[in-house]
Amino acid sequence: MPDHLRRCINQNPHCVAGLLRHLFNLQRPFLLFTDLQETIDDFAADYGSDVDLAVLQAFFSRLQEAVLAEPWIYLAWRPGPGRWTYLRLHREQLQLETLTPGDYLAFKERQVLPANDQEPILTVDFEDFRAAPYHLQDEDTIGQGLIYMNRRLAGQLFGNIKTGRQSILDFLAVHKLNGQSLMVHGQPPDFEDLRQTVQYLATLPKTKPWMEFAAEMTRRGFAPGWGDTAGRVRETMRLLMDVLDAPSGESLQAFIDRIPMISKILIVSIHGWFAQDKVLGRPDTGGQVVYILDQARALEQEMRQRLTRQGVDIVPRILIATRLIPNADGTSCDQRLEPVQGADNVQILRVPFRYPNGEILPQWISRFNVWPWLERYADDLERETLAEFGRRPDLIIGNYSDGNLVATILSARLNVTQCNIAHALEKSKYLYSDLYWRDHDASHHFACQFTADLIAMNSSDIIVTSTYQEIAGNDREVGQYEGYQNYSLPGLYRVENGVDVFDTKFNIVSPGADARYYFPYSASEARLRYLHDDIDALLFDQEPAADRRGVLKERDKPIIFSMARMDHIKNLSGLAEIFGASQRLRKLANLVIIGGHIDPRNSQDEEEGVQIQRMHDVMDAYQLDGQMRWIGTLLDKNVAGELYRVIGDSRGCFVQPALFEAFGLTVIEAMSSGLPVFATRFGGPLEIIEDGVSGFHINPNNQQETAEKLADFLEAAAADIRVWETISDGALARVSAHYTWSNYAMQMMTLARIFGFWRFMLKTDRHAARRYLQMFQHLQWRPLAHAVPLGES
Ligand code: UDP
Ligand code: LCN
Repeated sequence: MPDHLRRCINQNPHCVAGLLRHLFNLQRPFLLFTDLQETIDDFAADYGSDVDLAVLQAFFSRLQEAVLAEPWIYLAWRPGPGRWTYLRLHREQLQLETLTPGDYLAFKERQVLPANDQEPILTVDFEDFRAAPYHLQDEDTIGQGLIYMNRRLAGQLFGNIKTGRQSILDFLAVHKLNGQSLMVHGQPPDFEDLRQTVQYLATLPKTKPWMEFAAEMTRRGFAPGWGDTAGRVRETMRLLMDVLDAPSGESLQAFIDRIPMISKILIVSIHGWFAQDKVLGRPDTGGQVVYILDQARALEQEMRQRLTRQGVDIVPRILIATRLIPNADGTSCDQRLEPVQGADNVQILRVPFRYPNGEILPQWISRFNVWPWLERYADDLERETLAEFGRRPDLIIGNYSDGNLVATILSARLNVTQCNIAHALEKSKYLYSDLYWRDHDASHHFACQFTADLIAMNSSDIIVTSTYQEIAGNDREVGQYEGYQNYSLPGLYRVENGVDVFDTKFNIVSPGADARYYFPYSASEARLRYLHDDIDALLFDQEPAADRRGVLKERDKPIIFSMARMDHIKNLSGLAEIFGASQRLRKLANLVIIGGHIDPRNSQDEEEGVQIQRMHDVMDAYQLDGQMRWIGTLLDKNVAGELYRVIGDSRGCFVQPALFEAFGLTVIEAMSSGLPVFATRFGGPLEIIEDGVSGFHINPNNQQETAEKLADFLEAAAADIRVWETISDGALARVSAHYTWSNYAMQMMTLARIFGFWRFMLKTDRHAARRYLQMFQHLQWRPLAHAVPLGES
């Protein structure tokens, strides 16, 4: 309970009553964070300075939401990420009471449900399934679950040092990869065996290859997996001796991280279009595809290196499962198996959606409509994966709500470690998509999606995110996962403790940009000069073409550039408006936008169609045809990469104007090219960029402020090029320190091993949780999924 608020009510009831009057006068049932900030600011301006007011302001600065219905105001107070207190205050009596999340949600539900539809509803609560070692205490450690979980479980395991030691040795004795026994043949070694073997290894040259002393090691009871050379084997054995002698989380992690445990990964990313060419920029097909292809390449390389270094002769393999789309529209989405370029043993495995009678669904369907197809898909995918791998995978990585649900089904059936990646959680993208779920149900089926999310989040062993804010937000904004903590789908069910953002399963592992395509504009020798004529034509050609609108009359100006799918949320037309409305900006720069199609008839997607029309309207309204170029073409990665650099040559910048962006790969691509980036402050970019150091944050809802920020920078850069260069250098430094695929793969492999190890060691006693989730899936999710019409595209 925020005591300062109670004190303030007692000491200065008039001030509080005045504020309440202000709030009720707005006559809105729900007030969100920004509404509340505005209200308190307005009130403060009228009221003048006062100690009590300052207390109220401090309270409001953490007030996330208010629900108003005379005479009550219900408050959701969030003193920090993942920490919520629910309160209510009576308008007249000014009595403040603490509430349970359930009471708060019930009140909220009452505001949206008709009076005759207030039946009791199901409450879903996962609190009792969470064990203490998996819960972090400090919000600064959210997203670093691995370290803490490992430390605690190691402490627990070695609480009895004798049995702890024995269980590690027993683990080694049964450990297999790809059907092959590793580390130990048969009987587990004891400390003395290890000591003597380490002494023996010290007599060998460090670089002596494993094969040359394998026979002796076999005689001593050791199998491959310790290292590729005598030096490496000795090092690994010493790590184990360390664990046995003086166990700690750190020593255990260092040792487990060496054990070869992963050689086959199944990545599930279902909705499509998933391919390597001609797919990016289509509705639903953006960063997730880029991310997964880069991820798979990086993971394969990391697995190969690790297996080789441990002296294990197993060829790693990755399958990326997606859906097969017979009407493939010139893409390869109708091929069952497609090798991934730039990798040795990574393939895209496509499995079709089938009707109950076995017939295949021929056309692409939106990600919002995939639900009724998924259970059958999971069955088919299981069969095909086992056939391709010849055995079960060592790790399953789900992507997005649909992939995560299928990963859940397969991980449970095959008993494999499950990792989830969201890419985007629609719940935070669409305001009130939970509360008013019925209004969106016909078009978006959010109830079904959020139910799937909840099941998958609670089933997974690991949840990988790209940023901290994705999990737990910041002081002002609620994290994307945090949004699943307490919420209601009125009339359907209510969720308490849906997720725990302090759960150690959350781990931040940020992606990068493929360095083959996205490298600095200043790397002269690597530049793709053969593309320059084409890019010049793309930007400046004056001939009319079906895929572009507008010509840049003054070609010497710097270019403000943006590229994205043409969704409402990406707000590309908003950027055109910001540019169009600012005379200052129009004097300083040209605008180039890549996205969608120029001709709305070429779009099959309703939302994209609306955005295309809006872009035309903005260009007409502001007469932008001489200062703005809109290109509705899908570019090859080579061309896109070189285009970013050409914009760099013009000393231009990249703008990411999304109303919300979960992470934002284009931000990373542009920064890797050395472009100053102005990106939305709503979502991932807020964390990627340090404002004024490695780029800038913008609030796309405040068009004038955004225009001024851009214009100030371009003006300063025109006067002194060092201004531009400083931000460009800052961007490059930021991505190379935090956003690279090699780092990503290293961290992912460590996560997979440590979580896999504990899953095995503890034979996870999550039976009760599994049953609860299974019941929820069968009784709640399935009817929702079956209510989505099969014919919908
Ligand atoms: N992209 C592209 N052409 C387009 C639009 C997007 O190649 O017309 C690529 C872009 O380079 C980036 C990805 O698609 O790699 C978009 O990822 P981001 O994370 O920015 O957004 P998402 O589309 O996933 O929401
Ligand atoms: C989906 C999104 O919307 C982006 O914000 C991410 O960058 C992308 O996936 C990759 O994770």
